[in-house]
Amino acid sequence: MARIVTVAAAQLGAIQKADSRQVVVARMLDLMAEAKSKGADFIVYPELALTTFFPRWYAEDRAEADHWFEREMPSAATRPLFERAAQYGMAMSFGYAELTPEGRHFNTSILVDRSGAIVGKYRKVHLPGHAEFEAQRAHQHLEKRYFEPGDLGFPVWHFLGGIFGMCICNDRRWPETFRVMGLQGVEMVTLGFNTPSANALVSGEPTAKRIFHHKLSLQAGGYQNSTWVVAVAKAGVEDGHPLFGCSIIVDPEGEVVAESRTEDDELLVHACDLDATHFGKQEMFNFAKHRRIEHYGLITSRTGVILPSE
Ligand code: ING
Repeated sequence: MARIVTVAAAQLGAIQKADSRQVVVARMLDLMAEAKSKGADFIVYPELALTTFFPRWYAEDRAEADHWFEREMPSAATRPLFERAAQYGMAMSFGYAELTPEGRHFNTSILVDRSGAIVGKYRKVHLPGHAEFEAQRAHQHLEKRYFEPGDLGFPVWHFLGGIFGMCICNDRRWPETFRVMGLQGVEMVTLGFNTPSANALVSGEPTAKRIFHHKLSLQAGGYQNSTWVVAVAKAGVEDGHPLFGCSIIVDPEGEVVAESRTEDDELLVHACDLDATHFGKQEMFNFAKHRRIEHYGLITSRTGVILPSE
């Protein structure tokens, strides 16, 4: 019997520095109502869904950026999301900046079940960009300044009758992300992203090339681990800085089955059959049958490149 999960990818358009969390949550609730009307079981929002993509702004004192972070979850501003989702019986996932009671800063996403309980947390492992102001860049990308690398690894959870995992934005560019979840049997990976339309170091790089790399990473991750992938953008022009859209849903054979058309608030809805992951896991990507881990040692023993001796 098919295990159908109807997923709503809830892309958000631009969030300006001046926009309050309350204004953003109202937009998220509108998308949730649309998802409900279209029969969705699960709604997925972007990375850092509650605020503008603040890592583009340099602050000499890191504590000046703490107002972008949530000290508790649900927070007062997000509680309406949890209450409405539970009222709808809809599961949800969204990303936010997490400031822990111990004072640690993470780029985090959560998995919330149909009752409104947080059942999973992921903290972004692969932080792109840099920690200090770099004048040569057309725009800053200071995730290494404001966040620590995630300390939870790449967990998966029994969720909605299947095996679900999360990652965030730049994680999609590192195949280890998908493979570690694949080795745990993942059937659906969700990720939010905020990806600048322009390359800060290579002026003139076409946005189309950046979107190609974005889709290439997601389609490869889905295909090579026989899993669904739901990728949801924060898009649009934020205080003059463009982020591309291209929210997509990828099936376990790597095909794009749904794609956003705008850079605004936009909902993609697709009925995902988790049983569609079985054939790939049993045949082409039957890891137990085909992988040869005795040859893979460098992947975890070596961080950077060491060239062979001449
Ligand atoms: N954003 C970008 C991403 O990986 C980036 C950063 C863009 C890195 C392009 C390298 C090239 O999609 C986030 N938030 O990770």
